[in-house]
Amino acid sequence: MTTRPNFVWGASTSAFQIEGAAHVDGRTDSIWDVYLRAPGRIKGSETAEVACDHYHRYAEDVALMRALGLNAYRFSIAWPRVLPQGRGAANEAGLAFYDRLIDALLAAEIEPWLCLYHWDLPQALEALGGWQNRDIAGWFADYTALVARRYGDRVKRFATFNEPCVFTLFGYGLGWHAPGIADKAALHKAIHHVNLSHGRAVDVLRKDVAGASIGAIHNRQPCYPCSANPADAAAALRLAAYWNDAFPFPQAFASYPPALLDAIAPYVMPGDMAQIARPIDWFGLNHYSPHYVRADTDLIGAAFGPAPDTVPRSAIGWPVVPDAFRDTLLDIHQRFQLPIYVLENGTAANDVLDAAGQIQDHDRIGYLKAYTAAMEQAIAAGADVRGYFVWSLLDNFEWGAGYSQRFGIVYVDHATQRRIPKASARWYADMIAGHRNSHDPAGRTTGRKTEG
Ligand code: IFM
Repeated sequence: MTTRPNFVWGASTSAFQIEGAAHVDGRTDSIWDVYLRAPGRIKGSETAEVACDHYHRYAEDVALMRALGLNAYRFSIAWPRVLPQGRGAANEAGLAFYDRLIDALLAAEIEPWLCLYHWDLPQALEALGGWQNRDIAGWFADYTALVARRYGDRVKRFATFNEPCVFTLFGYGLGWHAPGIADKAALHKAIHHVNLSHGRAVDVLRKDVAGASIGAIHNRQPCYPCSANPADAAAALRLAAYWNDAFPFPQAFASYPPALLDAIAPYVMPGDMAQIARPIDWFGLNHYSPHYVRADTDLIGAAFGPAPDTVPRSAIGWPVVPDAFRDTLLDIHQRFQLPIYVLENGTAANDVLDAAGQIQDHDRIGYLKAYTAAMEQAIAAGADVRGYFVWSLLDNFEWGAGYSQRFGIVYVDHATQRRIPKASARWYADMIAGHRNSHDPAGRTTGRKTEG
């Protein structure tokens, strides 16, 4: 590793996927609780009612992070835990949980990175139209103010949204995720209202948190046509507009990408684009693999197709192409001219306990080595990458796939909640320690500096 001092090494999680305690201490349903209850939505009718029980086991989890030598930890706030109706009266018991978590992280010298929204909209707001209702920009601003004023004395790193392209396209466009809507107008309204909410939240954070360092977390990945057929090439461009550009472009350049302009124009009011494009401090990237795209008759005329047979794949069939990661980092650097933090990268693997009760996840180690090496190449070529967070700390609730896909560097036995660090966790810890020893003799990097 040849990265610079103060590079931030971390791990990411999200509230719905690990907290459990879904109806404890005043938390109400999110759209995902409701979505999963409908028959046939998920194999085995699994729920995230308990998940990793992180709500009760956060202290053990922070101790694990400390043992791994993590500099930082990205988590999200469950909106329905702190504001059970999505707006109005706050829930003190829910707010107090994040006080405990943040204080434990700081005591362990792990910097908290707080994401405001990782897909778990309060159902009470979905009942009012959710992301289709323009009023949500105000509800999100009020929620942000609650979080900023409560935690802004201790938390400086804030992300507004995680992967807005996924929860809008899958949740409102294709109906594959909560709330399960498949409608073109719903998708386009949701995209615009999420962008508006992002801009409103940035203003609130700037006003309410001294020294805030603010970003948004986007997926970006090359969208390659599956074949030489021109229809597939056109489909790849259409998917790229929704997947890669629908959020970073308006947020950075105050305009929608040309391919989406006409569709979204009916929902744009005077002043909206300036409100959306508030300056931020960094670009958060989630990246796993490129997409291979084919033409389809679905809502956006594009579908995820198979990768060519020559492309290596992970245990769950995702293409493994580290060069695409390197190129994506360089592309972001050139287009957006912001410091970059990789806030999700990792892989699911076929993790099984060996005779000694350990997990030798050599596939995952291979993936992480190849992808961190690709990141190094991007840095060497000029990309301003300042941190890397593995997805994920724990085996968690993988949305529609339930508990069947294990992304953690720490194994979770979901029957007993026992945590077992995998071989990849040891590899990651050694890598962080080696980096610290060679580049920061003063010891642990905290990343607590503002950008500069
Ligand atoms: O688990 C998800 C996460 O919630 C968002 N990014 C991709 C991960 C793996 O699918």
